[in-house]
Amino acid sequence: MAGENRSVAFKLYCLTVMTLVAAAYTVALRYTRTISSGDLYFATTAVCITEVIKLVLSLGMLARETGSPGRMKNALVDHILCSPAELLKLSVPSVVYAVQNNMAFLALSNLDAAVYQVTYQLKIPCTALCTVLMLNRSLSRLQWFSVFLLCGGVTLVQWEPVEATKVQVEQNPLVGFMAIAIAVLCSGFAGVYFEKVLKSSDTSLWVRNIQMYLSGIVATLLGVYVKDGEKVLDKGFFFGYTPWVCFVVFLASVGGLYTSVVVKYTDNIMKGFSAAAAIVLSTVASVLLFGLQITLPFASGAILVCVSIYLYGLPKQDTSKLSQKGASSESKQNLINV
Ligand code: NCC
Repeated sequence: MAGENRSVAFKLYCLTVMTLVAAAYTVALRYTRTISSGDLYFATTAVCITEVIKLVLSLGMLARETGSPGRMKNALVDHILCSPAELLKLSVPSVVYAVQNNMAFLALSNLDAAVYQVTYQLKIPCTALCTVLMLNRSLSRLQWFSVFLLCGGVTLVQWEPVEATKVQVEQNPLVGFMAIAIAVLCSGFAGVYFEKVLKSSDTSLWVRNIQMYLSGIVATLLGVYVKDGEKVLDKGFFFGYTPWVCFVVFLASVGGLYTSVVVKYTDNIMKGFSAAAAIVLSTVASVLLFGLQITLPFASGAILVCVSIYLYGLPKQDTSKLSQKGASSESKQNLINV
């Protein structure tokens, strides 16, 4: 019982950190692309260096998990050097994530952060669709309804008045919306693909991450070469890096690792639901602690989020009972596995 409580607490902790980091990341990234003064850095290099940092951190976590240099070496030889097929398998989500992460920079260079956050919530139904198609799970009509309800709820919860600060670069909203559309598709597909690979064997999460980040480095380096190659050669890889840019890279790295832990212990749809709940809870905490005022859109959004979570969790009553049984015992297994 104590173990179960600890595992629930651990999951809540990971979900909360992931959500807070994601919120801070969006705002900080937007700031570095539009408001912050000074020379503009190359977004492609920031995406690339994030992959390198995530690789280093994952190696550190693997060292901790294996407990000895010998065992760590064996794990790396078995799963990296002698497993080209596995590396190839993980190169699929890494390329898709490379595209997605670059699209986030493009979108936030052309759209207000609040508009971005709200539109990006379309990834919730997109992820649900990928889960059904790729993991052969079924969702009842009520669960589909709750997915869209959640999407609307998070949109309202995050609703903010249009940015008051003047941006210093020219923006093209059409480019921004197209970048979001691509990012939504990439997020749904890559997230569910990674989950499928991770849960189809007992290979460690950190090994899977290392496999993915290795090809991620190659893919994002290619991005640097194609998009900014000449300018990077001329001005340098770290041109325009301010402490704020380093902070963005730090948040992207930590956020990515927490995302992987969250997907391991829950699933991608749960990630969407829990992130929404964490946004609501963190705002309620701000009200209690700092006297923040609740707005009408927030209050109605919070109610929608709570109702959608309740509806999603209701037992299914249709013919898909059997597959649901499989899915719910799988979720239970995820809960126990922490
Ligand atoms: O869009 P989203 O996630 O699905 O993107 C997943 C991010 O996690 C990284 N990742 C994923 C799996 C894995 N094993 N390792 C990883 O490093 C991917 O590279 C990708 O960056 C969300 O659900 O809203 C979330 O949003 C992102 C981010 O806010 C958006 O993509 C906006 O650009 C969050 N990432 C960060 O905060 C850095 C993520 O935590 C949650």
